[in-house]
Amino acid sequence: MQNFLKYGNFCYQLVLSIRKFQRPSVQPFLLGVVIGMVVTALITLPSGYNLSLFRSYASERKITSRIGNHSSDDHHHRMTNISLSSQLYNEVKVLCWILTGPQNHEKKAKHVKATWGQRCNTLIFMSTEDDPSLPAVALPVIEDRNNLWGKTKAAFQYVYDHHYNDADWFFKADDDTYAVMENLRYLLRDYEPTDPIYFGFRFKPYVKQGYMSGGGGYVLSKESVKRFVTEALPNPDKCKKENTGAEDVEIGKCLENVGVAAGDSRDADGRSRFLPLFATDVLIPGAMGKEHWFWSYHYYPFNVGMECCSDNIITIHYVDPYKLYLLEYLIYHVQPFGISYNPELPEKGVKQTPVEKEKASNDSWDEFEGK
Ligand SMILES: *[C@@H]1O[C@H](CO)[C@@H](O)[C@H](O)[C@H]1NC(C)=O
Ligand SMILES: *[C@@H]1O[C@H](CO)[C@@H](O)[C@H](O)[C@H]1NC(C)=O
Ligand SMILES: CC(=O)N[C@H]1CO[C@H](CO)[C@@H](O)[C@@H]1O
Repeated sequence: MQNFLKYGNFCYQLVLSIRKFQRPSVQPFLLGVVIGMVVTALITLPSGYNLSLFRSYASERKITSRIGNHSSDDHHHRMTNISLSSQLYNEVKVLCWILTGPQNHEKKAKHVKATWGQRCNTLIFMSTEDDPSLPAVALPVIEDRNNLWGKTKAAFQYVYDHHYNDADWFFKADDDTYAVMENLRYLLRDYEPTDPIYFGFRFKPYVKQGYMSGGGGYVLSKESVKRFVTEALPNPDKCKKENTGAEDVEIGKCLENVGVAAGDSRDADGRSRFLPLFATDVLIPGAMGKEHWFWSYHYYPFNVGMECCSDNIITIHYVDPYKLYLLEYLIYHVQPFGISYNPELPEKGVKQTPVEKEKASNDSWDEFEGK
């Protein structure tokens, strides 16, 4: 890949220099040489490369037309029973707030709204410019990648001031996170909004009890939001006053300092329900090298391959707008005909965390981690 990029860049530079030639007779000749080189490069590369290269270019293109929607009265959707998800929609109210910025309102935020965002009980985009169409809030913070912590503090303050009574749970996600709200409600249903607890993909460094990945999304109970805003934020001993720093680490420290527990969101089989990565990074063994930061960050034992991820997955990170629509289509529309699923709600409060059975581990990185 590296070589190919270098090669591509070389060809590009060559084209630029050709364009500087004024003598028209030389241009076609040199152009022919360049085209020949590009074609050779494409032919000699393994076929997978070309595809992934084109895909990533495509994903950067802006989506301008509406994608549309199927109706619940369509032939297929009439066969779908949504009664339990409707019940949980009303029983477990979740406010979603999406961390974004003015440069991403059109490019990313509106596609979150058009896909999974529609399943939040309340959806708000936190930005530094307002935009009633999303809606996006202009937080009183200077727009800067280094100020994400400042934005996060201001966002929870805003939510506490204006929407505290609209929900029981407050879910933060990025504009490149995909979330399956039904599965979030299914997890949260076993806890009380008055519990001082929060959930997400749990990382182990920096904070004693660990902290939750920002890009994987995290969810605070009503009580946790209250403690964060009224006890932690005003106290510089409990919560970093400056706006800089890693948003997820800083809120992790504040929450620990006001007695909010880092919850275990793994499913009954010990698989992750929140993912700070794109699914294929952990589904495909070896997709991420041993040196990847993830292997020194995960809090619980983590298996690659199909064991990585729960069938009740809640979040996936690094989802560009193209993939938002792909996931939306695969999760909410595609059905292998004849396979039906009959979910049953377990008795409320019986938490679906793993029963600590020792699983045969096929985790190829155990050795690396010294476990
Ligand atoms: C898509 O359809 C669902 C179910 O019919 C509906 O709840 C939702 O509002 C629609 N979304 C959009 C963006 O039209
Ligand atoms: C839909 O699911 C609910 C809950 O599982 C069940 O009680 C109901 O009978 C189902 N409805 C139909 C039409 O199958
Ligand atoms: C290499 C290794 O540990 N393989 C194991 C993977 O998991 C299966 C099923 O649990 C075991 O049978 C293998 O021995």
